[in-house]
Amino acid sequence: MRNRFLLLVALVAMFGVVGIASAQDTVQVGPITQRIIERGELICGVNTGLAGFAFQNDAGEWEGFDVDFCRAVAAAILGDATAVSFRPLQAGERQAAIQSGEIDLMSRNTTFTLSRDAVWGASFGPTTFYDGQGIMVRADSGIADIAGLEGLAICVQSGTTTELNLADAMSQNGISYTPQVFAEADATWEAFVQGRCDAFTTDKSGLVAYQGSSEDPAAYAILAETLSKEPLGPLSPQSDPQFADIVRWVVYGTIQAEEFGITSANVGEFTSSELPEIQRFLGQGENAIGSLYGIANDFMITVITQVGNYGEIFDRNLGPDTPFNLPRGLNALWTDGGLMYSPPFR
Ligand SMILES: N[C@@H](CCC(=O)N[C@@H](CS)C(=O)NCC(=O)O)C(=O)O
Repeated sequence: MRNRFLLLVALVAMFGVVGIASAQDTVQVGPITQRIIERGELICGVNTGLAGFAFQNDAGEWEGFDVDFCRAVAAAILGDATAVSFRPLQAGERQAAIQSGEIDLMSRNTTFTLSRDAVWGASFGPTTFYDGQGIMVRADSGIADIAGLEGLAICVQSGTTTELNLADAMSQNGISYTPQVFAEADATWEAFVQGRCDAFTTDKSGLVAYQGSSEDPAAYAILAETLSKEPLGPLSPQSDPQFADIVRWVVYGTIQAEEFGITSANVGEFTSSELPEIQRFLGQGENAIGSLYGIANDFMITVITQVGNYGEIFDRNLGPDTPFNLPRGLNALWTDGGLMYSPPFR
């Protein structure tokens, strides 16, 4: 009898929160979320400057696709998308920034790989941008494909998947080349612009960003070949799996909002929707959503109001009204033939 009672107590302890969750339940947040709340801001690691993804505008404010995901997490936890302190990181500084815990979150064109997951001690969130590595040459070089790079010099940044993939792709194709390796992105690009390399390689998103912000975009051409898979997304120290879950559901929430057609302009109309799945998604009524993570139950209303849905974030930073005009491609919703797909908010 006593054993049965103890078993019951243990089961209630294990499943109580899930079994009887309601919007009123208070769930203890994890250590990273706790320190963000105490500090009143999120510390987010970003690129040192990559047009469209993370850069400081003329007013000194951070902007970009990656920056918006930092803002979305701050909106979810603190109710304020501006409560973010940005830490610019070179490629080679990322591992230490995650391992030391000096940042809460990283949203910096970072490829999700097995060794980073394991060795950096990271928790990767959902992919926000499906990318692949490409190669840029001078438009008048006559180089049409990677075979045309035989014997030439290629500028590449160290501490990146780019450097490793380049070596793999060239040896697979039996092409010899001279890597010119730099620790800093700007030095890598400048060396190419000054003609010290015949080609420059990084993620295709990075190539488009550099080309779009160069003095003469028409002087450069991006080869059609794609050398690798580069799924880019946010990551956090694995010391707080519950914070990693918040990051995960904030990203999925932006994708789900686009699928529902909920935008920063119309989210107010959706709060009175009678559709159960919309009520749940927006944390209305008795539905426990954010409260299961110890944050505002209607956190997605704040995220959508202050930052927008995935499509708005993409268009604002990379879409038709920007110098990049990137097609959605793999980054379209699954309903439009892309890979953006959110699990259910239930
Ligand atoms: N996605 C790749 C490449 C990321 C990367 O760091 N790319 C360079 C492109 S040049 C960059 O953004 N550098 C900027 C910097 O280090 O500040 C990775 O995760 O390793």
